[in-house]
Amino acid sequence: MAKPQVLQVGPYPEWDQTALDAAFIVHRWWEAADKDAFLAAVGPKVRAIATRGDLGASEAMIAACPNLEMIAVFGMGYDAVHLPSCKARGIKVSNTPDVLTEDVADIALAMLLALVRRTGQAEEWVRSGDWATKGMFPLTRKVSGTRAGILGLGRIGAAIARRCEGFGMKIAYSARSPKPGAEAWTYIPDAVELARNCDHLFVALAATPETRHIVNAKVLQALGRDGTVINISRAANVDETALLDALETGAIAGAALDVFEGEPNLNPRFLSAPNVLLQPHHGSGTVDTRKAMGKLMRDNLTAHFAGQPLITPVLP
Ligand code: 8YV
Repeated sequence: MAKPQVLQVGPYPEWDQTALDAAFIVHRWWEAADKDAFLAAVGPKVRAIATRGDLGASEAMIAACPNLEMIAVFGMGYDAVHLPSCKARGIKVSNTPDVLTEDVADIALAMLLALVRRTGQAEEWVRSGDWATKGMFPLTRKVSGTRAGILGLGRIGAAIARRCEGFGMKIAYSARSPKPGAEAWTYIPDAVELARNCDHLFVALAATPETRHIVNAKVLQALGRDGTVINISRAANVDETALLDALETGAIAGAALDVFEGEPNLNPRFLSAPNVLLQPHHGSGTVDTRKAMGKLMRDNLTAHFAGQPLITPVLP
């Protein structure tokens, strides 16, 4: 039986590449000099697309694959996959939830602590000799015992909330409806009201057309001069211009960001904005987790080609 033909959108770690090449006939889209000509040539042969959360699969790419049966995403987020095309053609989609939840929640808390306790600047204070010449590092603000607001109480949002509990923080969250098992935390459906009632706003939503710029000028104003924003979800959930204005005017105290519009080419205003911690979209960036993401992505492909249900379906 010939191996299924798969269109691979972007590179994976070497251990995933070896396994993928062993199991499927892989067509490497990102290496093609003329991507349109490449798609025209291989598109008709392709039964599946293997992609990443940050790359997705566009309407044009999906249209160029008339025999496409499924799209497997290496990642939790599938906002870059053109779902309407998939729904219209009955194309299945899978992602890799759960295996990355703890790492992304860990980085969210690390970013909060680094931002508020200024650990990066403190390290610079030591390395530059300022400690010896200028004395103690300037005092910062407490994190423990403050109020956390979780925008989006999915798996990652809930993992962040559990960690915040460990810091003795008061937890409130927004979601479409109150979440079973979250009774200990305060449910505030409106994002502006959530911001008004927290010190640190964690953005942990799946990005959809409805959540675009949900963190806007009104939310930032409600968060206030002592408030911070921590985004480990998608840049599209935040109005970056409003955020930059708020940082530059001091309307909020700071922001810690792992995701950016147009990343890795982020808005240069972030490079000079005060009180912003910049991270290179590495929330799930540990060897263990990326290996688990790769395996789960391949297992979804294998299940599909074996005529079995997807293991982690977005569109079954
Ligand atoms: C991945 C992510 O790093 O899971 C996601 O949605 O954004 C990250 O875990 C990204 O998908 C790139 O591979």
